[in-house]
Amino acid sequence: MPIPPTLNRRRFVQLGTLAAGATLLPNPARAELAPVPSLATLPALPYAFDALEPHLDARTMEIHHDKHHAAYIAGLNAALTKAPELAALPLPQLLAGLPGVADESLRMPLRNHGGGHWNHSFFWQSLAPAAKSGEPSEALAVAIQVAFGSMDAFKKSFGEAATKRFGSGWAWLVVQNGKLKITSTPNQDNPLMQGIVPDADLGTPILGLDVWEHAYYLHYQNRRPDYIAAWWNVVNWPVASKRLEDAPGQP
Ligand code: MN3
Repeated sequence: MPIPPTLNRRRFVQLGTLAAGATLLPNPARAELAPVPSLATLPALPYAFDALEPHLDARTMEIHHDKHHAAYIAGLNAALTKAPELAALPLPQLLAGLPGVADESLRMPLRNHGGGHWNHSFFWQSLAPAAKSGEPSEALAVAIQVAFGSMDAFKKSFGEAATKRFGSGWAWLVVQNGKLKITSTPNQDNPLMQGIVPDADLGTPILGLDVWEHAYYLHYQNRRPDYIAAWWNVVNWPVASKRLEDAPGQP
């Protein structure tokens, strides 16, 4: 697996001692005293809201993180509260096991909000202030050369995938069977979702670009290609390189 987003799970424990309280309460209330599952919390950004200026503006970063990402976490936690047995799973494992969730009224929020939480956690870690964005490792540079011919050709193909994603979704660089590949998913789907996204789009994510309008509209309005071009300035290449290094099947 790549570096998993920090889940920052926290176990909520009811106040007071369960045994003492339970004896005083009728059955339904006693059931509510059972510990509820570990829930996800919003990971802090690893830089200030304005650290990615002028490429990604502070207001967009603040709303994107504090409102949009927070809403995915709220939605995920609402679903996990109904399925405590799933809350024990690491999020990537939960996402990879979605087809096994028979109840669609549970599967859909886990897919949309669990995907949203994972994707955004991954996205924040994929970024760095332009002055600190670094360079791809030699292994990543060679893998890009092998797969796409050159860094410029890679950026062009990735940009096309991000531009052509109709409506909301993500463009991804993944490693699949030891080879780099560009894919794209709708909504909050991602390349971890076996049995949900086509096999061709699965893999270990190395980079992901959010092309929902909420990621760029305040600053770039309808100019998604300008947002994509600017995004390259704040890609955290050391993080991307480490993900490749840690991916299954890498030498
Ligand atoms: Mn987003």
